[in-house]
Amino acid sequence: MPSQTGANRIGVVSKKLQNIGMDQEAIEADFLKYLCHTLGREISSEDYYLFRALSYTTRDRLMTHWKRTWTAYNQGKLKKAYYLSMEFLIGRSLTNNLLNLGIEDETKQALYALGLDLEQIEESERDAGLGNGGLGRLAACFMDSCATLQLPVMGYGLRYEYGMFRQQIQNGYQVEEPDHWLGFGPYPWEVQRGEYTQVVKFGGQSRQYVDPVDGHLIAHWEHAEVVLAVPYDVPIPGYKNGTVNTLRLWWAMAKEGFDLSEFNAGSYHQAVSEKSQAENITRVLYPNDSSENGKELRLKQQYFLVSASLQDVVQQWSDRHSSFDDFAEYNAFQLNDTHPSLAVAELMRLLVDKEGLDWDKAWQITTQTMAYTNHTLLPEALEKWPKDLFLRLLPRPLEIIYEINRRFLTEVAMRWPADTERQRRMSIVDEHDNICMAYLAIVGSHSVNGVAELHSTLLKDGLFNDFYQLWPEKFNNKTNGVTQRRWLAGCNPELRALLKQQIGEEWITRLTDLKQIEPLADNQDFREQWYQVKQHNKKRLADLVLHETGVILPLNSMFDVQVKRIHEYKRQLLNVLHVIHLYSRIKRGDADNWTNRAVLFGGKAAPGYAMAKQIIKLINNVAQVVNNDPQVGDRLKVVFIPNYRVSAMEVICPGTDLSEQISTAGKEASGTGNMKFMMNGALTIGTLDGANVEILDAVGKDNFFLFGLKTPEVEELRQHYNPQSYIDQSYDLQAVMGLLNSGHFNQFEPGIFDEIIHSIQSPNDPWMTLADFQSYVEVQAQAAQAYQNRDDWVRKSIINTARSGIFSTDRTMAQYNEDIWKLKPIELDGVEIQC
Ligand code: B1N
Repeated sequence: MPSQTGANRIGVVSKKLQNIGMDQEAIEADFLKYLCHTLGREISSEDYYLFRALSYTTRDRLMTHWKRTWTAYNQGKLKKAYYLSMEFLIGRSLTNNLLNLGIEDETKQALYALGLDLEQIEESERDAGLGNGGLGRLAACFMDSCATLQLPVMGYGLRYEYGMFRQQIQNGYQVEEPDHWLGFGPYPWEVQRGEYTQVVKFGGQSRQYVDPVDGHLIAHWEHAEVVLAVPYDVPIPGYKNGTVNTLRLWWAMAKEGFDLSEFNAGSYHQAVSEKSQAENITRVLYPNDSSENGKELRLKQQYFLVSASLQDVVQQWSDRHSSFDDFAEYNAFQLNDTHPSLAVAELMRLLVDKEGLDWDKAWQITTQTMAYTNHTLLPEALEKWPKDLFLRLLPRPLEIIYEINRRFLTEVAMRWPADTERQRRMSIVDEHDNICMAYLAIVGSHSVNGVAELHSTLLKDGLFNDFYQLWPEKFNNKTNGVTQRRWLAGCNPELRALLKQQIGEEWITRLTDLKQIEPLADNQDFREQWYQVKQHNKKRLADLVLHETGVILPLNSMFDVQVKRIHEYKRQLLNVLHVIHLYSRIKRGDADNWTNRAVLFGGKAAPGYAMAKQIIKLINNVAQVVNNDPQVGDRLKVVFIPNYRVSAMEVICPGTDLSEQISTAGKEASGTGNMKFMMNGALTIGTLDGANVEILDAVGKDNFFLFGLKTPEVEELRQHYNPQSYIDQSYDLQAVMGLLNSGHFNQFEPGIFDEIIHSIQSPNDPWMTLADFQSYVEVQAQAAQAYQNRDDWVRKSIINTARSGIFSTDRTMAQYNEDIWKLKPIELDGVEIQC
């Protein structure tokens, strides 16, 4: 048989591959092929099958780009970064992939020719809800931006079988339903890559042996239970640039057969149960946002992610290189909060135990490759794991952590001799024998960043001050962002069209271009068009609300929106107090010159967070009373949108007039919803917290409704906080508390809000809700007034969008790259692929 040379074969194959058409006809043909031949369905089948056929059609068009990108990464020497995260909150992918491939119009037309509607089909995609909130969605936005900037960045995460729970509201209460997102047919965007399976160890013991050859001590991690980590890759296309990066999600699988063969027939059940235990590791996402519940399984998840990912990277390195000397020059790891901070210990383990490097060399490599991002100052979110749990699950990593700590404390002692109090404060292992993961991350990294200017400053001055004194050069800020591909171009097609008419579409990859629309704020015609777009989007949002809650929102009312996780520090309660205040004004006839308002809430409470669940119930009860009072009518509507998620936000943020960002100053690390709203032309009412500070800087005081105490004032007030004094001074607040106390919103459910009422009146209320009530109410009144002047409001709305350019994750990623990773964009020209 004459055989072609490798090179020839590649040439022939790539020529054939290039025939995958991006035109309407080819898309239509492939769509029909998948629908009829692969899925065995027809045009009249349920939307779900149409979605699947279309997603396969789209995925095909990503494949050669994906291969080429992957090949480019593995050719030659190229520095790569790895984003390690327990959460990637992807949401839907079809719209985004079509957008980034640049085939939306062709696809729309192909479907249209078949009598089908793309928008309707897109609605059939389930959200991939592999995250809790801001932190997870940020990771997904980062992936999109890295691909668009052509940065060689790979995401590593977990493929949870159950994502974020689905929230139902029953009798006003949150009820959680499992989100078995993989249980309804395959996830069309993933490709299993069994050939990259890794083995992860748990339990057993660590033993030290003397090497008979050179007398060195060698550690063995023995008698461990092993779990397989099987990777599933998700393509991450850049915007029209031929780059498709990879998000690799690990799935836990029991090592088939290993115990079945050892056990006799009588232990069959035990064997199967052990298998299912191993597979529990990636069963479910922990639904806690900004707090840690310290469960054993969570620690297992963290180590599973870290160990599988680092072995993957280290193995790929050692397959191609004979030494680790320049490993740090070609690899960077970014830790998304402390959740993957075990990476510090695991990389040491792999380098020392497996690759045989000496400690100092391994430590140098580790600290040069690791970088840590902190996302919260809340003490309850700072991870600490009991030593005993560590010893049982991860004996060898624990030894390594102790050695890291021993050496580190020596360094502290050299710098501050005799300051034992400082050594105690800074120790990775605290006085109760807990491992402090944040300290491990700081000690093991060359970069530590916060996620907004204020937050990064507070890290240096407060939480991590001891470490800042030791290593000021490690600390830096990287203000968060959001990707405008999803959060403007994708979710707001009407605004996109209007922008295109005026300034083209360069902003899709250079968001600061939006400033070109600012002069148009003075153009009456443009303002009218802007207003029409907003009204259109409000209609879309009102339809969603009607569908989900049965409440009709008048389109002439100001859409006032607070959607985010339910947490006391985010102060949904302050918003509710304001709603009750408005209701009370209407009831007492103080409603002259009124601005109609629809107040929308949405967000999930952690299942174990009783107070957050009470807050949801209160919102729903207040809504019930307000919406059914004929005296209130259109002047005030209140709704709680159930099951807030990425795809809901894609409808909510374009239809919002007023964005509520009202956390207690100093508590919200950044916020990213605030940026999505601003980009889509909402005005913000907010405190000086997180990235609100930078939003205010960008838009100026005239285009932002600022209220409330500042961080130092909050801290000062804490010493002598007296909530009763605010009630005594404010008639408005007395009226609100009067309604609450009288049981007006819980007439047939006596006492259910006692805890809430008590918490905001307590001198120990950490969130100091009542302290900000009066200034909030005043600024809300200004917002209502401003809304009545349509010209003025629309002008401010345009300015908000125009100045949102810096809040693109393209900017954020460019800064991570510039300051921390130092990667070169990849070069795809001339990269040949094999098939
Ligand atoms: O991370 C976001 C920020 O914009 C938010 O301000 C911040 O609250 C959020 C434990 C967290 N911080 N910490 C978490 C999530 C899950 C978990 O198990 C903590 N999430 C944030 C992006 O920077």
